[in-house]
Amino acid sequence: MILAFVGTAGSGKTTLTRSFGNYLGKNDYTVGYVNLDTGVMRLPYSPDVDVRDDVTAWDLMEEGFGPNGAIVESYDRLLPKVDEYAGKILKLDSELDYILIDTPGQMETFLFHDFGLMLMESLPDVLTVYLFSPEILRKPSDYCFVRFFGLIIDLRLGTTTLPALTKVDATDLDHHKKYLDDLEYLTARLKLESSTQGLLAHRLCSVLPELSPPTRVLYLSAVTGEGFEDLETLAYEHYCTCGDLT
Ligand SMILES: Nc1nc2c(ncn2[C@@H]2O[C@H](COP(=O)(O)OP(=O)(O)OP(=O)(O)O)[C@@H](O)[C@H]2O)c(=O)[nH]1
Ligand SMILES: [Mg+2]
Repeated sequence: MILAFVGTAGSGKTTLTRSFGNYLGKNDYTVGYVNLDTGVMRLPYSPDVDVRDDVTAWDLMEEGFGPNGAIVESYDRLLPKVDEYAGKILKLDSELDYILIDTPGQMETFLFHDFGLMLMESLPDVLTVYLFSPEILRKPSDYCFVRFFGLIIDLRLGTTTLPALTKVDATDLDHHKKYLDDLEYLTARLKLESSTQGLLAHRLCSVLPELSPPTRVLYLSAVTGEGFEDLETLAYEHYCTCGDLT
């Protein structure tokens, strides 16, 4: 099974890769780790496949690139090797139970660069987990935003995407669940917003049930392990196609 953790900078991809991998290991699964982030200095796990073996963003900065230019250039240089990376990941997948893919800190270099897109196209049935952290959930329209963003990732990568709130050990989880678990409540709440943004969010949330099956939101903590059993169950259901991820 191949799981890819995708999310904005600091959403918890790397920490979750390590701690969910530890959890799987303790449950007697074999786990392979893939690092696709050319900009990360230190990793809390030992990657079996690591793009930094070919290129790192900081080496490119020494060549004179700025921080963003170095990241983009690193994926330009990796692009000719995309089939090689896909081959390495597929080989790992044939040998191990779970492959966990940690994606770049800058999500756009994964979603907007051919390296990320072509790699995902080459891998079978990847389950993408879209991580968002509580800091970005301030107002009702933000909950609508994250639900749609999960769908947009589906659209872009062509994978099945599960939305997951991270760092639930450090937030008022009940408050977030109210908006994320009950789409009708969220839509009704958005109807009360008078701003243009609120109106747009209300319209978008109203069509959400027509656009996608009611995918469950995961609530994860890489610190306490909360939600790991749920993630394991949904990954299993995705691969055996015996569940509907709701
Ligand atoms: N409280 C809490 N903090 C977390 C959790 N997961 C990650 N963090 C913290 O969030 C910060 C970012 O975590 P990372 O795992 O580096 O996030 P990332 O998405 O890999 O970050 P980039 O690769 O730099 O984009 C770190 O300070 C982590 O310790 C969690 O479940 N709970
Ligand atoms: Mg990271």
